[in-house]
Amino acid sequence: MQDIPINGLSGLAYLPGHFGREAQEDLLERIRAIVAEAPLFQPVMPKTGKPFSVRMSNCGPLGWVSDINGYRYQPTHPETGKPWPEIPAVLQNLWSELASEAPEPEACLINFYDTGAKMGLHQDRDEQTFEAPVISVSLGDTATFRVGGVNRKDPTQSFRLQSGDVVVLGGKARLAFHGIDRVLKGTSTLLKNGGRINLTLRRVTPFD
Ligand code: MD6
Ligand code: FE
Repeated sequence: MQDIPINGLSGLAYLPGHFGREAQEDLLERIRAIVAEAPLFQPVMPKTGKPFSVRMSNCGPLGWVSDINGYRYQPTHPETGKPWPEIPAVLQNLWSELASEAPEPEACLINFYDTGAKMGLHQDRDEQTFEAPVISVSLGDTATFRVGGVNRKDPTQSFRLQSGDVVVLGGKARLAFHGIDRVLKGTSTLLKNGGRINLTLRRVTPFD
């Protein structure tokens, strides 16, 4: 595992090509089944109501949502009212390998990027605990990922995330600012109509 210290923060790991093509195809099939059950929704920014360019869904006991009232985790889909589908075993296993000190993940956010979608610089801090890392898996088109320090103004570094790559934000990098500048069209054949999926596994509630 490559630990990449950024701004002197340890705990950012980058595992290029962690999932090979066949594993990516299997995972994609699971995600399709989840999205058939829990359709992608378009979140909006709290207060302004401005829509995100990314569409989202979740699996796990809790899902991350954003609407006019704020960001939060909730056990049900905001439109169907149904519980989120289960986190696939392959992702549970990834979590046990890379976050062995933490109990099982409680949420897996599914982000879908169509052409032109991006994600502004942010911290993942809606969880009640920052003890566990956040683990991400990328599928489909390559994206430019930017990551900095714990202050928004800290210098950033960017690198490309390809289909099958895994990123871990743990330790001192758990609260590092990060975002997606752009998705590079036509860089993967995994998704028939192009685009990118990013999965982030999280622990939401405290543990000891
Ligand atoms: C993305 N990723 O790759 C957005 N968060 O589309 C994230 O926001 C992220 O990659 C926490 C940990 C790893 C990540
Ligand atoms: Fe994030």
